[in-house]
Amino acid sequence: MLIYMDGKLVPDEEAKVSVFDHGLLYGDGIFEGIRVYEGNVFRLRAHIERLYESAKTIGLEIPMSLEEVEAATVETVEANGMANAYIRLVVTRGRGDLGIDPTSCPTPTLFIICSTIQLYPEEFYETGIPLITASTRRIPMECLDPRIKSLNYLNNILAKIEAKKAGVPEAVMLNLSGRVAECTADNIFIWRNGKLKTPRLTEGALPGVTRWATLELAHESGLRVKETVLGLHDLYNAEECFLTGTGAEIVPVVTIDGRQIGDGKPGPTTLDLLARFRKLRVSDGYKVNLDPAAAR
Ligand code: PXG
Repeated sequence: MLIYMDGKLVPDEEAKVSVFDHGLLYGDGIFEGIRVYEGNVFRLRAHIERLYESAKTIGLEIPMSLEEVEAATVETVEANGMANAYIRLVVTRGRGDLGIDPTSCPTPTLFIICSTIQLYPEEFYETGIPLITASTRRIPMECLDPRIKSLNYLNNILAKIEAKKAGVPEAVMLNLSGRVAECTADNIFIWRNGKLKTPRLTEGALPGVTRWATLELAHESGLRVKETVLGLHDLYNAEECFLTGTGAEIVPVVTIDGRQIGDGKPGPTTLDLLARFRKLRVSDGYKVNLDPAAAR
């Protein structure tokens, strides 16, 4: 496997990050998770734009232009000859002194991995998944803007641990006001009374690339769509519920905290959006150039 590391492609054994890297020492950095479907890097530009927005907010100057990072991402996929893959693009504050002061880090570390990620089994899409509500609350915008896709995932990890301990794959995270923000690595939607609803970003949600694609698909199919404020009451009484994310795509939810959602099966609106998403994922994005004989 070839890794793009600080400007060049190197074998994975040689792709090493210093123990003095502030990404490791303090979680000082940002990342993106991007999927490749049949040679199509899904919404590559949107992911790279979000990376640059995160960088701007944390005062991290990426030592390459947006176009160069995009080209490096494509180069990494092509060098690994992978038609279906998961890309992890990470930019850290770089190597510095001990102590949190980022001014001791002259050069950010940038690496791009093109590999695979553990996905939900196909049956989750046919039968739907159960959720619980985590007691861990989403970090509020007043403290750390959740729109930054940073290397600080402990808050989400704690909620994920709660989910796994409860025997479910995901957990709803509430904001400090007790309203629904999102899940640990997915955005959340409900369908009720002819309207598709999802929490506003300011409720404490990451601006998911899949969330945005889903909102666009819903608009195109003439659904009424609202970014709004949701409580658990709205979730429990929804006709349908689903999660969106790079890993999950669109996954139906059939119970929340032991309450059955709708008739307990993935609903027609969810399944229609999922089918539309599965068409979009191979067409909307950047087509990489793969040697057909070598591609896997
Ligand atoms: N909320 C949070 C907190 C996330 O981390 C999403 C929503 C969905 O956003 P996208 O842009 O993916 O639609 C995420 C995404 C991983 C991994 O490696 C994490 C995400 C996506 C892919 C992989 O754990 N988080």
